[in-house]
Amino acid sequence: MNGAPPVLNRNLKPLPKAPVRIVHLGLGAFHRSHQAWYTQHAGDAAEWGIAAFTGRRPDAAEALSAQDCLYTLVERSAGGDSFEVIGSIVEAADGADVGRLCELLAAKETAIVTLTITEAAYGLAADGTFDAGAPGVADDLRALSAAASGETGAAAAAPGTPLGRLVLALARRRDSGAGPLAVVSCDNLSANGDVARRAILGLASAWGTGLAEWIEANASFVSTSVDRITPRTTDADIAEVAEQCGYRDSSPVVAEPFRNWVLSGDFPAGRPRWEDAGAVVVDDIEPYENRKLWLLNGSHSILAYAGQLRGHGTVAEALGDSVCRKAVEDFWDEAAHHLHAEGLDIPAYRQALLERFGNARIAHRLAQIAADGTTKLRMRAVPVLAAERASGRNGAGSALMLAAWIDYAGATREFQDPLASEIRAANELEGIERVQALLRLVSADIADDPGIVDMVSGLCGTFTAKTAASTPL
Ligand code: CS2
Repeated sequence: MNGAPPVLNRNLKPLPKAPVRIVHLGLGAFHRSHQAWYTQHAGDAAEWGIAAFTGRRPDAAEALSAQDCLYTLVERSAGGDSFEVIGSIVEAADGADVGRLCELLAAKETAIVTLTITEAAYGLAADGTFDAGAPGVADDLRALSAAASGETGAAAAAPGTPLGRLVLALARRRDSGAGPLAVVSCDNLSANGDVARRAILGLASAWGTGLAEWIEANASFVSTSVDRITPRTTDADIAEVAEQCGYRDSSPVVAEPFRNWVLSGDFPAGRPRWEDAGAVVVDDIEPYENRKLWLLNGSHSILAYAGQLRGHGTVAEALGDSVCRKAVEDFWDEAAHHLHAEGLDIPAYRQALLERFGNARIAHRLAQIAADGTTKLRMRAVPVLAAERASGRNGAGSALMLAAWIDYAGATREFQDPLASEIRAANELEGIERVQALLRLVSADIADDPGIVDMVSGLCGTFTAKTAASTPL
């Protein structure tokens, strides 16, 4: 039609359509730049198709389905862009389509469930325990009970959270006799396999249909450390793909060239040969997890809060500000005291991070990273602070991350957080009481330690005093 470029599809790019053997929850840009890329590059890719269910963005399934689930991965290095069409996702569904999820989990061919549902969606309490009263969980439990008793109509509404839906689908798998499978969390949480296990078993036991025992015996919870910086796609990216590739793609994904995937755990029904694509399988994942969560994600959080307070919009801009960079390097020094395992090569990792963060062609928005602070800081600041204190040091580098978040929480009008209303309530307090109330949302242990509360309180204002951003956040 008047020379308009065609829509991307499998006739245009004849990529094989593998059978569904992986079910993914959380169809977002990161899944598409990371696990889908690794699956496409596994030696046995032709045997492993992904059916991906949306999480926060239900329209993503429709957009992707309209182009045969193909999309372009734009690999953006400091020197330029390269383009690759990814075809390992073979089905994209609305996360609310719980019927389809149950059908797929009941199928013997399905061997793996991968998750990128965000840190906050595991819904555990700050101390890591299952919380039947957490928002969403109680509703899920009502929906699960209704499903078990065969109720129909409004009362039988399907579970609304990804894990609630998964628990229902695991019950269908048990009933169908399709056998064991692996659940693989790809969210930035320490011991994410254990966290997934606790959250899923917590729901299943509270439901109380004997499902928890079946899950214990049949599901393997794999822990992973995942890494690939993947900013949100912009209209300019969509236009660039149309121009450079000669087809229309409504859903390209932009990512840095770097990628890393470390996994630990069993796959009772098999898995793709992801190691052909560079994934690493290890017995002890903790050192890799900590290196990534503390050094990369921790410094991301510092940059997100400190950077925005100082008027920056992206990671590269914030890193170029010597005040923010010093905060990052001080925190790295602290974290490095607790990263000793052989082969971690912390100096090289730090150097690589400076280069990755400094890639100004990747416009990684600080506002995107700032979301869900209460959950993220629990993983990124608290363990380093606790380890520093236990070693007799004060942990000021980690405390500064918390102080930056507290100032950001006071300065911004719109923030996304599972505890947003609690943050608002804490913000009504003043002085040290406010600091303590906000810290309590991250960790009770920290809020109960007067020495830490004092130190964090003293660090508040570091990024706002005299150097405040001219525009409100
Ligand atoms: C970021 C991560 O948004 C965030 O919290 O720190 O998404 C980060 O970009 C990825 O973990 C990189 O692998």
